[in-house]
Amino acid sequence: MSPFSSQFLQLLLLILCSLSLSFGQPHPLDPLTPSEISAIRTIIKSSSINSTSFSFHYVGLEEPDKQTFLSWHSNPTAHPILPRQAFVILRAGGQTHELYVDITNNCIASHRVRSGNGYPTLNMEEQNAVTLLTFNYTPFVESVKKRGVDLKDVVCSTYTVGWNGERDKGRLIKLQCFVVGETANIYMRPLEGITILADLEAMLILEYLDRIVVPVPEATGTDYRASRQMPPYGPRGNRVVVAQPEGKGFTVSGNVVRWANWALHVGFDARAGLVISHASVLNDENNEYRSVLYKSYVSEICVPYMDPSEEWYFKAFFDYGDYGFGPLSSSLEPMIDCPPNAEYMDGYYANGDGSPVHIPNVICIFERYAGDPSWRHTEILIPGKVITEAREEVSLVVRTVTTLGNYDYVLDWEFKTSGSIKVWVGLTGMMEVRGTDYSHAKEIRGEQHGELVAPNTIGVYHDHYISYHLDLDIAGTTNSFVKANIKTVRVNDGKTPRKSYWTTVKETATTEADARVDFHTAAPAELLFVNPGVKTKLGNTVGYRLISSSAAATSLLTDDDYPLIRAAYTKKQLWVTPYNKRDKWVSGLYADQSHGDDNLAAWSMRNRSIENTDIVLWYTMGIHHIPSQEDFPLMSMLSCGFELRPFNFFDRNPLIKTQPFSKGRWAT
Ligand SMILES: *[C@@H]1O[C@H](CO)[C@@H](O)[C@H](O)[C@H]1NC(C)=O
Ligand SMILES: *[C@@H]1O[C@H](CO)[C@@H](O)[C@H](O)[C@H]1NC(C)=O
Ligand SMILES: [Cu+2]
Repeated sequence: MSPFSSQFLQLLLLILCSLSLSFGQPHPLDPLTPSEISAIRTIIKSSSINSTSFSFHYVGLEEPDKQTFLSWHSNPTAHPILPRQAFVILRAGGQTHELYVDITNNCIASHRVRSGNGYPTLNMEEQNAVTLLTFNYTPFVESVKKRGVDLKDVVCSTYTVGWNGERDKGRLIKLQCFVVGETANIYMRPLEGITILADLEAMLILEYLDRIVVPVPEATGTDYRASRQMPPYGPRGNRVVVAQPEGKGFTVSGNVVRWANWALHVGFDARAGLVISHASVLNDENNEYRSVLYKSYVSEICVPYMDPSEEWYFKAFFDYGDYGFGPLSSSLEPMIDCPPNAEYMDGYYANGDGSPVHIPNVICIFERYAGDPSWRHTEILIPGKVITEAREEVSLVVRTVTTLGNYDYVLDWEFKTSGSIKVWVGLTGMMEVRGTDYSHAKEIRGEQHGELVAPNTIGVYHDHYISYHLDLDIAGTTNSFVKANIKTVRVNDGKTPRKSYWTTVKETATTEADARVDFHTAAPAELLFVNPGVKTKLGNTVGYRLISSSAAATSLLTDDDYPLIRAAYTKKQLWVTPYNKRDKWVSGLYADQSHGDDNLAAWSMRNRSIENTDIVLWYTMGIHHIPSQEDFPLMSMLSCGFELRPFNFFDRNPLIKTQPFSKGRWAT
């Protein structure tokens, strides 16, 4: 038993916490600042937990309880100062430690050693250290030589091992390698057949496999850098200029962004990346902001591969849970990742040593205008005139980009004056390919786990599941999920020549079991999130509807297959759970080597009541990726998205009062 978990210590720490001194109050949802991250490190290092084998795996803001926040928000100046708290996950002494650190009062508020399946998010330092082991490992050096490859052209990457029914042997990691040579596109040049299993904490290679020798695919034609391209060149469009001569139409004050009829808080988390909180929209009837979202973020990106062979069977990644957004985020490049009118926000996360790491420009915010109308009409029936009226579609986009190894994801939240929120993902980057003997499609024999995309290169079949945590608070926290089922009605009363029509039959979900939806098997329905206690003037219940994505793949794996057990939530696109501050990660808090006992599907099996209470929508977009030659040597953006659209939230369409910028501002 760990000396740190003693009841006595716990008590002592709590007593120390009450000796409080407090300083100025930032917005309670603001992410941890670099000085707060440093303070957390100091508090922990000077506590009895400090030990030689000691690493940080998560440091994030522990938000105040929702009701506390809402009461602060209703009158910030009159409210007592809310202590700033952090949730921290450490590995020390071969154990996982969970701590709540009270930064305001400079102490550890609680500390426990966790038991249970799964391990915390890897940190960058241990991943770098473990990949370096290979270069002094004689069998590996021999394997590289055997393939005629220069060791200094080799780079290795870490692959989480997942869980495939084996008993727990500690925090393990697999390594596989690539050849750089004449190209920067390492992912198109796998050193296929070599798999190294290592212990992440002992920093030891445990198993070494060199099973197959196939040619390393050629570098020619794979380098994506513009400077490396040779004539004949491809097409180039003419320059398009984005300009806002009157300046930006939004304001950023701290992390609060105000634009048009929207107000929202933009934050950053080491695991989730971009976090949108407390998004509300102005109700033009009474000039009051009405809440739509309490909190939303990408909870997980899960990518299982479909090749059961020794080198590939374990590949079923939980990108956010295994690796985390922080270390894999990209600084956005002005003019490339975001338009010239964008404003940027930085992010911070704690590295393995607990020190703050600065990611400049991790989020960009900009107004988008692409020459599209948000609404238009031409009227020709009124004698003597033709009326054409339209409003430009201008929206506010909040964007971040993550590079999860080979894949890059562009993640957008787009807010519209109509009240809609469009959520968009672009998948790009490089595929993960398998080296093969085949150099022509006609040679392919036997089972197929991918498509030949270049000589000696197979793009392996896989899925992408992007899961969103959407804590909708429609006009308050008390919400219900309503399916407006669309049903055919047969007519045979002789009063109309029609034989049928459709109508809606509304069904309020009472428990979690009613709110697991697979769009492939569900009857057509409008999916509504309503506040039963708030009505429009007309008497309709205010709500938002979910317009589902065309990227609606669900897992085709069998229920007893390990990647499916671990990501059972990928069997449905939609789940609704009662709000629980602790339930943040669809793949579980400890996703690495998880057994599926703490994921969204497991929570939902409790079948709790979800009617007329605070509820959370979990929505997963899915793509089955069957590679083609156009995915080689790079992938053009594949996009998908969904929309949250007001449904009786406004008394009438708010676009009617939107001021067209082409006609100048209206008189006030
Ligand atoms: C924490 O432990 C390390 C290694 O044992 C030691 O060097 C360091 O001084 C300790 N830090 C504090 C604040 O006690
Ligand atoms: C969930 O709970 C409801 C209400 O208690 C019950 O009718 C239903 O059968 C339960 N469903 C499952 C799958 O347990
Ligand atoms: Cu893909």
